[in-house]
Amino acid sequence: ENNHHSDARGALIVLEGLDRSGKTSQSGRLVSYLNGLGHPVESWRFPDRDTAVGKMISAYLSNESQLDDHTIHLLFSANRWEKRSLMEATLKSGTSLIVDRYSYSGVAFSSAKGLDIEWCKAPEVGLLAPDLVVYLDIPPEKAAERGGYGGERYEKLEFQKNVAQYYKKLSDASWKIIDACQPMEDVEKQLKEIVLDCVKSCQNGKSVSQLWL
Ligand code: DGP
Ligand code: NA
Ligand code: NA
Repeated sequence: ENNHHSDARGALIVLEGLDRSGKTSQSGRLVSYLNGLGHPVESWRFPDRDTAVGKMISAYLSNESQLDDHTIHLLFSANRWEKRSLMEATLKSGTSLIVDRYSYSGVAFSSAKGLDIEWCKAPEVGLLAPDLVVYLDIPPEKAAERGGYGGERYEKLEFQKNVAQYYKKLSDASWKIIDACQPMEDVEKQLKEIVLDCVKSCQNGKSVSQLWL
């Protein structure tokens, strides 16, 4: 049932949503679920704070450094570019990726500061396009109530409201939207179904496409 034939490739699945929407815990659960079914899968996240660029991003987010809005935007994008070839090789080897945030965060967060949305999209062009984007939808007020924010730069209600507006502009028919106010188990159940369908549909070896060309 889940045997791969020779040209099977992994699925690129992205979880998006406001801070505290539950992406990180759901991605852990998805990985265990898919592994349990015998589907090779890895959990990734952006920003990847372990690289040299990622350390600059991390310092910015924790307010240890100040950077021009355009500069930090390009660093977030560079952080995705530096993982692109490994991402492609991993998918081609048949391993699926559950990715916590991607280019949509890049555009939504920077546009929310007032940068031009097309300017924000430009450096993302040519990155691998996800097979599936799942948006965990939660009103900013509800997210803010969830055990409080951690105190990083963007974790403020007024700013998250702006981010939510830009996510809405970016969403298209290919996005699956899950109501993240439901009990965690219900969110998990819906996610598992959508994600498993996607993993199976990528096993026919259809090629990976690119973002926003
Ligand atoms: P996280 O590690 O998922 O909590 O993300 C850290 C914060 O950075 C979070 O508030 C979302 C924001 N963020 C993630 N990706 C990007 C991006 O590409 N550009 C900008 N400006 N912000 C981002
Ligand atoms: Na965060
Ligand atoms: Na997160």
